[in-house]
Amino acid sequence: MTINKYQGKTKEEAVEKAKQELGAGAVVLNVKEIKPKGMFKMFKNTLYEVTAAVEEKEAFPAQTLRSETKPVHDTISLAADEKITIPGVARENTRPAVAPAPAEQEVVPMKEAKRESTNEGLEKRLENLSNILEKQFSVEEMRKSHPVEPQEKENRTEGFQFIKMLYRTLLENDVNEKYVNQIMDEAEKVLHNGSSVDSILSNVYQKLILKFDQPQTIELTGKKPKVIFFIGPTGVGKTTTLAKIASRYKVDKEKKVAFLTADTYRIAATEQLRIYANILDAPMSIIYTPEEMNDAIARVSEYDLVFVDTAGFSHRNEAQCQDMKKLIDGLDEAYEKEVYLVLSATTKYKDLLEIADTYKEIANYKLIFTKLDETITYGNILNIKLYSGAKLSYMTSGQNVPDDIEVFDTQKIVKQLLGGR
Ligand SMILES: Nc1nc2c(ncn2[C@@H]2O[C@H](COP(=O)(O)OP(=O)(O)OP(=O)(O)O)[C@@H](O)[C@H]2O)c(=O)[nH]1
Ligand SMILES: [Mg+2]
Repeated sequence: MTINKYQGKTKEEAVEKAKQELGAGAVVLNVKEIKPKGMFKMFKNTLYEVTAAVEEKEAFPAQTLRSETKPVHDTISLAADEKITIPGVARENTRPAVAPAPAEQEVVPMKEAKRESTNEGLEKRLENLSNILEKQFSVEEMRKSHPVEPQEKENRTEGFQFIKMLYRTLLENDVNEKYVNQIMDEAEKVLHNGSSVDSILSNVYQKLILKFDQPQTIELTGKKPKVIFFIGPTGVGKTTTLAKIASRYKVDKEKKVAFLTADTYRIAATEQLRIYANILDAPMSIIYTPEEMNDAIARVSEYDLVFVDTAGFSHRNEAQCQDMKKLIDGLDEAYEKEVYLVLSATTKYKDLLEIADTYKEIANYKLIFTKLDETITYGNILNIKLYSGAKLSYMTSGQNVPDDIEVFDTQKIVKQLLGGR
């Protein structure tokens, strides 16, 4: 992993510099606002400092989770000569720990572990993560020029307990066990016997941020109009999310937006979209076929964005899947398109896997997760991101249009997965 810092007048400028140097795969670990200091501070601008990282190699190839048959292992070794036992976790798909724990490493039973995972210390550390990352960064720099000093035994035991706690916290937040093992395995490679709790936390945090990857939202290339499809199961929030995003582009970015709806299954569906179209003073057309879609887009060819709302349907309904594919494939090649698969964070893991697979047959999509306000565990977001290999884009946490939406906030979600609030 390569980690560097970049400064800019805006966050975007700093991120851009990071991408130029580290490549498009660079992800932001932390953003810090640097307020001007000293006598002439009123004449200086606030700067943004972005800590960005890039992973040297892809750790999880897409679409491997369900085909994987290898059992997950029960132990995590922190160093080649020392193993720690991961305690059994009361989950259906989790095997209990089998390896006997060395005397000094007490195995914590599940009930106790739960209490420990809401540990105030961890929450405080997560709140303080920026400082920890700062510290780690300077330690990293120091290590480059200095050999690692042997650390104390006490420190090591604390590190073992802490890594176990992080492991359990990720499982409790519904991160799939296979991924938890991979993340911990990767983290352990760079940790050593005396690794401090802070360095373990920042390492696992960084690994998770890299797994989530940089979110990718609508890209305006200048070619007009860009056509944006919203697809997904019934009732996940496609229409509401479309309205939220369209509103941002129309009101905040002053772009010309138009609406199409291919949702002709429900009588109320067109009315729902029409209300948003009226509020935003955007033209709206109802379309039944790909030809009608292309004609309707031709009528708004000077617009920046055309948002296409589609009918929700069960991914198990073959005929509706085929219709959707025909519609998206039927878009005139002259137009650029982006497809967003809208998924609810409340949907069950196994269903999400099937949905991700079925919609892959329909189009190459980016992911939007909705209803984050209706669940307390976000592990499925990471599971599906890694399983599908698709980019994350937006997340929504409420019914209010246009407020309850934001660009996927990786740092916030990772902190929650690690036990933060
Ligand atoms: N709590 C919560 N509710 C949401 C969120 N996004 C959408 N909803 C609600 O979910 C319900 C369904 O939203 P729609 O936008 O109609 O969903 P849809 O996917 O277009 O539904 P169909 O077109 O019927 O498939 C509405 O009551 C929305 O207000 C969210 O982030 N959080
Ligand atoms: Mg809808």
